[in-house]
Amino acid sequence: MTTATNHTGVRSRPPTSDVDPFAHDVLEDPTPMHTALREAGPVVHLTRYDVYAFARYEQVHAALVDWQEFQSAAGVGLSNFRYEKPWRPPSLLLEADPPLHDAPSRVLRQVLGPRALHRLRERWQTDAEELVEQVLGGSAGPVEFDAVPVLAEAFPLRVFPDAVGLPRDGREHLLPYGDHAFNAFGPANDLVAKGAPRVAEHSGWVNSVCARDVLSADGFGARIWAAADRGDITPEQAPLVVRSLLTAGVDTTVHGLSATLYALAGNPAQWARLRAEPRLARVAFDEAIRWESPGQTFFRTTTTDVTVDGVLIPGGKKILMFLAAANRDPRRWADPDSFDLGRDPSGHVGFGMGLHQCAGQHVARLESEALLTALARRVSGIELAGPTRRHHNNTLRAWDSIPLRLTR
Ligand code: 4IA
Repeated sequence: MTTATNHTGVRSRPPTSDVDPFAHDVLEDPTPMHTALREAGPVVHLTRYDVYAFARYEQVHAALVDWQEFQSAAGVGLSNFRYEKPWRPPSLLLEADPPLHDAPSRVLRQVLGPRALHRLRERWQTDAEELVEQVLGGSAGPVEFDAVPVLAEAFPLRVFPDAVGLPRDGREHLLPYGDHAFNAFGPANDLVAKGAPRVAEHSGWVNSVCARDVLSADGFGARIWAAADRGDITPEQAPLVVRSLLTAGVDTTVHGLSATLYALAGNPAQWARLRAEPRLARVAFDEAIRWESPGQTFFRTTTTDVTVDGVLIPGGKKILMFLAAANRDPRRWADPDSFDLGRDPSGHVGFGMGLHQCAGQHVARLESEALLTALARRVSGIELAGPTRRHHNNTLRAWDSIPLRLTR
């Protein structure tokens, strides 16, 4: 890493903290902890879990692009796959490194790339317009509703499972499956226990729809299987690549859209800007991803002793990377806490960075662009209509409820 030694070149002990990043009070409002960890130093030892925390942009970015020293194959959650059996067979994308990661990654990036998405754009635009019309209803007056189920969940669930080619029956498993998967990256706390009784049921359905004969002929799923026919991946790998779509592609976009709507409702000047220039929909979404970081944290595991800013981290240790803290690091971003369509949010680490950077980001952007454009064309005012409620998850910055008032 570029930050291997401090200015003296002397190895020092890192500051320590006994904070629990997965405690409910922190999940409710993680920002004070992010600030404290970022200011404590470039590396902080979290004594409760014996892991090392990076909360500054420079160190998070450097670790994300250095897959040789900061591996994913030992799991990107707290649990180390060398010592603990994972709750499901590891992902070929998320929980693998080169060379095993290469072929599945190439296939998925092709299936979800900008060229493959071209044919979906018009359909998704129409779907978004229909949904927004339905929500606004016939009357000219303002409408009040909960934006989490009615927009942020409804839109991805309307377009994404069809695009994958999933059967209609059982789609209600998608959100709870994802919620559990993202909890499972954290410690075995009450959030994991709460999901545990139904994991087998959700997993059973998810695994069953990764099979070729269940998927429609023209979706992302079928394209992954076609890659297996060409020999780009093996037939054993295909269902696991499909599973990655279903794990990573639903809750993330739901909470990304929620974050965007919440940000716009709370910043009327930015909403006015988006209305005046609907092309800003893409910037609005990426800025919301930077500002909120729906994927808050991921772990890496050191493959060898590494020295980061003068701190020796032994091999085999878990590193907790605070993407959300990096995305608001004042060392990298001017006025980091403001949601501002005038800034260039590119370079944020909300989609990760490097080899593992989100393969579905173009899909997420297309979904958000369709929905935000449909809203910007029809809605003059968007405001909060009541108290919001967070949904606690060990990895996701999530929402249960965002009451909105929209004026046509
Ligand atoms: C997978 C990082 C997050 C969005 C993610 C979760 C699961 C998987 C990939 C990415 O199962 O491959």
